Amino acid sequence: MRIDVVTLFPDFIRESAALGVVGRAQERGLLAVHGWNPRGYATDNYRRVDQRPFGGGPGMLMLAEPLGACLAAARAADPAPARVIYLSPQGERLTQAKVRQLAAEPRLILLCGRYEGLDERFIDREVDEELSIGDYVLSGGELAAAVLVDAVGRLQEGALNHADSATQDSFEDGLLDCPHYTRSEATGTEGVPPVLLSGDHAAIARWRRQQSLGRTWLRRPDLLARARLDKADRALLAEFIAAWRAENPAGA
Ligand code: 4FV
Repeated sequence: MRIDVVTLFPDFIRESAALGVVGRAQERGLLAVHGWNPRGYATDNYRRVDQRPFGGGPGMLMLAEPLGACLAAARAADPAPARVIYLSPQGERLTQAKVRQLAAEPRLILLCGRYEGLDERFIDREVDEELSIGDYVLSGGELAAAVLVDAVGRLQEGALNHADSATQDSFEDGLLDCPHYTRSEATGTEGVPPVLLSGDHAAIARWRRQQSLGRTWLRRPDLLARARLDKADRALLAEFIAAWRAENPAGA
């Protein structure tokens, strides 16, 4: 997969994508991340990349010309067609399901806004999809682009070693992850649910599924409403809720 990122801060994107699993995916040739700086395509003496908005008001917008020339160069850098994504608070909320969908694309071009963002006409003309990483305002789209590069990069086939397989991921099946415990000198096995020390893998899988269901019921009922639960899941969840209510009569 190839990801080109149009940003006034290409070093940030390059460095963040060189770390950990995503960095390893690049080393393994599973992913290539390239940064493109619109300032390199500014034509005036001051190499301006921003302009005041029509209608006045605070803030500036990114200038369409250098941005357009930069995007055209990024598009032309590889024959494969690219899906152009603009990261902005006005976009559809990014989810693991969307990440999985984008991870199957051959190429993405990510546009990082700065200032108040981009000219709407540029978005209409050039952008295939607008995505938001959350309902808050960043000073630039770079952090959002880095989030997307990481989330998509780690799903490239061969990026994750078995140990950290994506199948166990939160949201993999629309549920929150179960709690995890590991041996530490300090705590040993104190407070570790006994089933995890039992070696009974069927019981451990059952417990983990029940914890995922229960946590999602407690913390993200919105996700549970969208999750596909089978008969066994519903029985596990009912058992969890009954136990929780017995332990938390006040909260019941
Ligand atoms: C953002 C978000 C975000 C808005 C103005 C960049 C900033 C500035 N991007 N999810 N939330 N972008 O806050 O994606 O141009």
